[in-house]
This record gives sequence, C-alpha cells and structure tokens, in this order.
Amino acid sequence: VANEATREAAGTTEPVRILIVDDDRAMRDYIAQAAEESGYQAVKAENWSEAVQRFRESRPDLVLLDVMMPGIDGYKMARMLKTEARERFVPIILLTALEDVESKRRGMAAGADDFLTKPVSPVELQIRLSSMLRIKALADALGQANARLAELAVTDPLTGLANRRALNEQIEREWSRARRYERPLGFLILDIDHFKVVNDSFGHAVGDQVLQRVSQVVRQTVRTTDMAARFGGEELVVLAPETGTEACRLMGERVREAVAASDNPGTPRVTVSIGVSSTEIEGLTRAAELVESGDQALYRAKHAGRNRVEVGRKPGS
Ligand code: GH3
Ligand code: MG
Ligand code: MG
Repeated sequence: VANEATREAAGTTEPVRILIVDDDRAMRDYIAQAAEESGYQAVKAENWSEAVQRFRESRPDLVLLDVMMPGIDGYKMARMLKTEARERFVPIILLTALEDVESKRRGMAAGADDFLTKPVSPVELQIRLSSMLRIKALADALGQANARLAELAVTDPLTGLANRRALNEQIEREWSRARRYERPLGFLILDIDHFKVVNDSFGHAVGDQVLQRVSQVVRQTVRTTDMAARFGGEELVVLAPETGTEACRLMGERVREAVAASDNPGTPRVTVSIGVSSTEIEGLTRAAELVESGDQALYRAKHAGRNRVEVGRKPGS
C-alpha cells in the first residue's frame, strides 16, 4: 500500500515492469510467473543484446539479472545497465547460483542493489521485489521533488520567467561562450512606462496582471533560444545568443510594438521603454558591462520620451 501511495504521489499509474534477464528459459518463465502473480508486468530477455533492447524500449522499474550468462559477465552487464539508466534509479537484483561473499562483493562494486540466491522461492522473490520497489518509489518521489525545487529556484513566481539568479548564471555562461567562439551576444532590458500610475489608478492586482501580460508578450516575441528573465520590479530582460546590436534593436522594436498592441479585459494598455546592447559594442570587458550598457540605453529611452528603443554605447562615451 505504501508502495502504491508513493507511486501515486510520484504521478505514476503505469504497471510496474520487471525485466528478467536469464539465459535459462525455465528460470525466466518461473520468475516471470512469480512476478506476474504479484501484479507486476514481466519483460523477458535471454541474452545481452536483447536485455539492452528491452531495457530501452520498456523502461523497466527493476531488473532481475542472472550473473552466469554465456558470452557476458553479469557484473559487467549490471554496470552497463546502470549507465544506460542514467539519472533514473533502476534497481538491479543479481541472481547468483552460490551464496558466496566474493560474488556479492563484485556485484556491489558493479552497482547491483540486492542479491537472490538460486533456487529462488516465489515468496522470497515477492518480498525482495516489493521491498526494493518501495525504495525505488521513494527515490523517484525524491527525484521529482528535487526537480521541482530546482525549477522553483530559477523561476520568478509572478511572471513565470527566469529569475535574477538564473539570469546571473546564464549571462556569465553565455558571455564566456560568446567570447571564446567570437560570436555575438545580445542583451535587451525593458521597463514598463509609468507603471506606478497603473498601480495607483487600478490597484496592485491589476498591476500584477499587466506585468504578467507584458512577460507573456516578451516570451512569445523572442526566440526559444533566448532567455527572458525578470530583472526586478517591472524590468524584464532578454539574453539573446548569436544576436548582434542591429538584430537586437529589431527584436526590441518587435517587443515594443507587441506590448503596445496587447491588452486584456479590465487592464489598461501600457508601453515599454527598451535599451539594447550586444558584445559587438566596443570596449566591453565583462558581462556586467553588457548589462550596464543596455541599462544606460534604457535610461536614454525614458528621457527621450518613453515607448522607444535605444541602443547602447561604448563605455565612457
Ligand atoms: P517610468 O516610466 O519612469 O518607468 O515610470 P514608472 O512609474 O514605471 O517607474 P517607477 O520606477 O517610479 O515605478 C515602478 C513601479 O513598479 C513601482 C512599483 O511599485 C511597481 N512594481 C514593481 N514591482 C511590481 C510588481 O511585482 N507588481 C506591481 N503591481 N507593481 C510593481
Ligand atoms: Mg517603469
Ligand atoms: Mg523601473
């Protein structure tokens, strides 16, 4: 029951699949039957290449693997299946003929999770399967929770865009990559015009909706390879790999026009001012200067009357 509950929590409703790898047909069928009697789905393989193929296509939850197989060492096979599983935790139970310490030591070193000594009684098999699958279900739930937390750590909750932390990391990576391969990297920063007036006249909740709408427009207007992030407050940025200054300015114009044209019921239309910069601007030595250059251009766009795009300049000019 705990097993089922954990699987449900992890969002899994598919039957539990067990891959049985044994060159002995009678043994395969015997184990498969015991597994199926416990409600599991049995997938069988009689040799190495079949095992890999079944492993890939059926994505089993657990593998029962015979150590003694012609042509391949079961320990090596265990290690290869663990590699094949990558991030996924797929427990491997080794089936050994002898109750000897050395084969267990080797199996452990190869990444096996448990051992069963032949001949295996159905009850023993069922107990081991259910206990190992319980551990797997917990590991899966933990893995999903971690993935969710990792996602939250880089996402801005209001807009769904990348947050400042994610941007900071990405901008350093992209800056280095752009410099190393001598490729352009574009940067765009936008700020909603007179946003304070929106909040003051319509309330903060409507202000939030406008911010969400603008974020959505930005995300839909830029390429999927671009990173759209919330820089802070009502300032959004776009990091655009492989994009030079002029292309960035055009992207800025597209964003500006799309925002000005967008609306949704009960909320006012707004405009945005935009500053763009790129690594094509001479004299930039750090990622932070790319941001600074764009930010200064944004400042000029505000002063020149808002609802416009300005292009960044060389530092100190
Ligand atoms: P400007 O055209 O010069 O940018 O004028 P502005 O009113 O947009 O500029 P200012 O920086 O004075 O005000 C920004 C406002 O954005 C103030 C702040 O309360 C509001 N704001 C920042 N973050 C949020 C948010 O998450 N939700 C809402 N509703 N408002 C926010
Ligand atoms: Mg503003
Ligand atoms: Mg602002």
